[in-house]
Amino acid sequence: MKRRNFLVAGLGAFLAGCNEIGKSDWFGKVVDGAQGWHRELHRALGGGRIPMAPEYTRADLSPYFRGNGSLTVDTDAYRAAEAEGFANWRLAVGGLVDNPGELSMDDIRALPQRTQITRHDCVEGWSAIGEWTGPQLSQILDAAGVQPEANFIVFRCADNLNGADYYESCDMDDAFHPQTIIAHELNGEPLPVRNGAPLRLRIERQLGYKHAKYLTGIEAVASLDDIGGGSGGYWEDRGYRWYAGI
Ligand SMILES: Nc1nc2c(c(=O)[nH]1)N[C@H]1C(S)=C(S)[C@@H](COP(=O)(O)O)O[C@H]1N2
Ligand SMILES: [Mo]
Repeated sequence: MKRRNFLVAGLGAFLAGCNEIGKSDWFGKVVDGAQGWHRELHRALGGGRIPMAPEYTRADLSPYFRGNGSLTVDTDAYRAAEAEGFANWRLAVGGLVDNPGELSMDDIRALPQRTQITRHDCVEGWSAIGEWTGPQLSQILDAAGVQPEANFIVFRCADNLNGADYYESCDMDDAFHPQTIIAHELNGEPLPVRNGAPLRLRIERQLGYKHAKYLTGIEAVASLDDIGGGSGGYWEDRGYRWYAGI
């Protein structure tokens, strides 16, 4: 409880700051007045344009966004969470951060939201277009205060696939990218179970397997060597490339 309040207090202060500058142009202002990781990222990009994944219109939406990989989480805890509409789901934020803690679904929904219509490309040879809504990961990381030693963000998932916990990771460039969001809605509705309810990553410049579903936690780490099989993700540990940029 104490840990949780520490991060949430940080988010509160952060949001108060956002209100002062106005939420509409929040991202640009944060980048311009950037601190820490944001500033480093901006500098690395030479202050230039951030490459964005294409965004689409509602007319382009796939009529049905199929599920792939795990279609639910086969645990009593998940079934109980589903039965109560995921009201008590928590996202843990930890690792190399100044303010570790956990966020409730209300905390996630209270942050400024980004909605984006993007195309999901799975290596198995199918694509789908969906509208995703949620806070930018960068806001959560800024509130948590990512330490300079951190090089990667690890995403922990509730599901176990053939004996191993699903997980994923990305570099700071993708973690702070404006289109990297913690989505809780698909097409204006709470996420369906097959698509990762109640929280899943959208990391739009990357292939499908990077978009971790059933998120339980995010962790800032210096190295991926000691996590899972050491290759940075469930599928990466089975031979897929870690950098799945499209
Ligand atoms: N936790 C978890 N995340 C996951 C998977 C999974 O099995 N478990 N499958 C991945 C793969 S290969 C794809 S293509 C997408 C599928 O997302 P969808 O079920 O919303 O279509 O989720 C990715 N994220
Ligand atoms: Mo996939």
